[in-house]
Amino acid sequence: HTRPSYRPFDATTRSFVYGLQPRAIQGMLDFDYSCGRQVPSVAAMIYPFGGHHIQKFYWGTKETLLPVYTTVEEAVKKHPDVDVVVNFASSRSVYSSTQEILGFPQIKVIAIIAEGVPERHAREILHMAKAKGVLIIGPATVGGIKPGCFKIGNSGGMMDNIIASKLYRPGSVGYVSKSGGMSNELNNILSLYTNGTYEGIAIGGDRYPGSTFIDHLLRYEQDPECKMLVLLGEVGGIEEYRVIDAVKAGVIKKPIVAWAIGTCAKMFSTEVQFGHAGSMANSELETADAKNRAMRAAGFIVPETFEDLPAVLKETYDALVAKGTIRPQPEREPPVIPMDYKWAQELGLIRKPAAFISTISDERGQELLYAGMRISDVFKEDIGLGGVVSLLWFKRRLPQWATKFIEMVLMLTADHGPAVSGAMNTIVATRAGKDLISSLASGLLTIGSRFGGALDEAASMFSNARDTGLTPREFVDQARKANKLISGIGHKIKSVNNPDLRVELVKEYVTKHFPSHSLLDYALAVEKVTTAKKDTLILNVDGCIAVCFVDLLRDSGAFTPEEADEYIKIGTLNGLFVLGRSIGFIGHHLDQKRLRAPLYRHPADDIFINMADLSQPRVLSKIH
Ligand code: Q5B
Repeated sequence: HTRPSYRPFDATTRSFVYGLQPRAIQGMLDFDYSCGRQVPSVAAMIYPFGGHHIQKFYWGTKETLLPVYTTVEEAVKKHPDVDVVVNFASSRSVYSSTQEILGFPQIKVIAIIAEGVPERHAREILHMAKAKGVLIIGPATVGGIKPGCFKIGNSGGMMDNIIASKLYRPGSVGYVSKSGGMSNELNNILSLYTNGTYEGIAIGGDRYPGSTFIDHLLRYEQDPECKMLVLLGEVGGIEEYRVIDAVKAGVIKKPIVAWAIGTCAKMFSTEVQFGHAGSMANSELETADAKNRAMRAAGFIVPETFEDLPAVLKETYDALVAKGTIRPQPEREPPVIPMDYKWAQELGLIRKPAAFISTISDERGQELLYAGMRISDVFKEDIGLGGVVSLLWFKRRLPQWATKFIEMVLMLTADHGPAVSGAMNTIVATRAGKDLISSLASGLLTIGSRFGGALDEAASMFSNARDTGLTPREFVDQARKANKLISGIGHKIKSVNNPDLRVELVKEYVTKHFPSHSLLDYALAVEKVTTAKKDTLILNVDGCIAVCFVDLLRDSGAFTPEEADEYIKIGTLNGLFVLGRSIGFIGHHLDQKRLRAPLYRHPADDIFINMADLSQPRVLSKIH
C-alpha cells in the first residue's frame, strides 16, 4: 500500500510503538475502533528488554493480542505493512533507537515523544531523516491525530474528549500547533465552529523540531481533502516566517487562519520563557505580536485576540461551505466505546457486588488498621500479642487480664517436647528434606481431637453439661454410656501424681485474675470423678484452657452470650493451640536443620509387621 507523500496517515496506516506503553496503545486502539477501522493501527510493540512476548488489549468489547519484539529488525520483518513508529524511548535512549529505526527504509514516519532530547541529538536525527526521506514529528510532542484514520500515542486525550471533538471522523481543517494541550483546544474549537479536524500535528516545543509548521502545511496544501489551514504558533523561533514566505510566494493558497500565542509577553519587563524550550523571543521578530502582524500583512486570517479565533474560524469555514469547497457530510452517531472498568469506577458510573467481605483489617489507607486500630497505636498503647489476637480474632479490645491470659496460653502451648505427634511429624518431614512451611504444616496437620485439637469440643461438652444441669458424675456416666471420651480429659504421661504444671499455672492465673471461673470449677469437679477411676484422667492442658476461655467469653463483659456461643461453635479455641504450637514446630524444624539430621527411617524392630490375616492365604491357595 503506497500513500501519496502528502498523506502519511490514512485509515490503513499501521505502526509500531517503541517502548512499553500499554495505556497509550489502548488509547490508539480505542480511537481506531471508534473510527470504524477494520485493523488496529498498532501492529506490535518493540521493547529491547524482557524478551519476546505478547500483551493483551481491548479491541472494542473483545480482546486482541499484540506481539512485543526485542528488535526493530524482527518487527519490520514480521510486519511489512508497517511504516510508522511511535517512539516512546526516553530522552537518553531516543537517539540510538531512532538511529536503529532509520536503518529500515520501510519506515516513513517516526514520532518522537520524549522531552529533554539534547539539541545536538535532535539535529543529527533530523539530518539523517532528511537524507532518508523520513518524516520526523517531535521530539517533545504528543504527536498528532488524523481523525477517522490514525492517532499518534496519547494525542487527542481520552476517549470522551475524542468523541466530544468528533475525532472519529474526518473534518476539513488541517492544523499545526506546538503542543498537545493547544491541539486538544483546537480539536474542540474546530468541532464546534467548523466540520472539524482533517489532520492536526503538534510539532513539539523544542528549538529543533524534526518537522516544522511549514512541512505539514505544505502537505495539507497538496492534500485535496484538506480545505482550510490553521497555524497556531507561539512566541519564539522564526518558523511562522517560513509559512509567511510560502503564502507570499503563492505556494500556500488555501485559506489559512493563524494566531501566535504569547502576546502577553510584553506585559513582563524581562523576556519570558514560556513552557516550551523554544518559546522565548530572542529578537523583536520572534515576539507573538510581530508574528501576528506579519501574518496578517501576508494575507493570513488573524483574529484580534485569541478569544476571537472561533469567530474567524467559523467565518472562514462558512465561506468555504457557501463556495461549495466544503460539502458538510451527514453526521454519524459516535460509536459507543466501552469505558475501562477502573475509570468508570473512579467516575462513580458503575458498581459491582464485592466478591467477599472482610471486617478485621484494612491496609488500603495511609496506615494499617487492625479492627479499626492504627498499627502505630497498637504499639503506642502496648497492647501486646494478646491485644493483637483480641483485635483480629474478636474484633475488639479485651481487658488486660484477658489479653495477658491469651499470651499465657500461647506461651504455655508453644512446645511440649519432641515426642508429641505434631513435633514428631515436623521432625520427620524436616529430615525428609522438606522446607519450613511444609514441615510446619506437616506438624499442624496432626492437631486434632486427640492431640492438641480438643479445645473446642471440650468447651462445648463441659458447658453443655453444666448448662443442662448435669452433675459432674452424671456427665461422666453419660459420656461413658454413650461410649464417648470427654474432650479435655486424660493425658498420655501426666497424672494426679505427675501433674501437668502448665495446667497448674493456668488454674492459678485464672483463679487470681478472672472475674469468674465457674466452668473451670465445674471441670475440676469432673476431674475428681475421672481421676478417681484412673489417675491419668486429669483435666489436661487442652481442657483447662478451653473451660477457662469459656469463662472469659461468658463473663468478661466483652461478649454477648450469643457471641460467646458462636465463638465456641465456629472453632476458635483450637486456634490458640495451633498458634502457640506453631512456635515449637518451627523450633523443631530449625533444630533438625541445624543438626543436619539425616533422613529418618523408623527401625523395623519397632514395628510389628503381621501379614497373617485371613484374606491372603485364601488368595494364595487359589493360585496354588
Ligand atoms: N479414658 C489424651 O489417652 C488421650 C478418656 C477416658 C473418659 C476421656 C485420651 C483422650 C480426650 C482427648 C483430649 C488432648 C489420648 C490431650 C494434648 C496436648 C499435649 C500432648 C502431650 C501437648 C490419652 C485409658 C482409659 C480407658 C479410656 C479412658 C481415656 N480418656 N475416659 N474420657 N477423655 N482424651 N486430648 O493415655 O476403661 O481402661 O478402657 O483421647 O483431651 O494432646 O503432651 O502428649 O501439650 O502436646 O492413651 O499435652 O485421654 O488412654 O486411651 O488408653 O484410655 O481411660 O476409655 O478406659 P491414653 P487410653 P478403660 S492433651
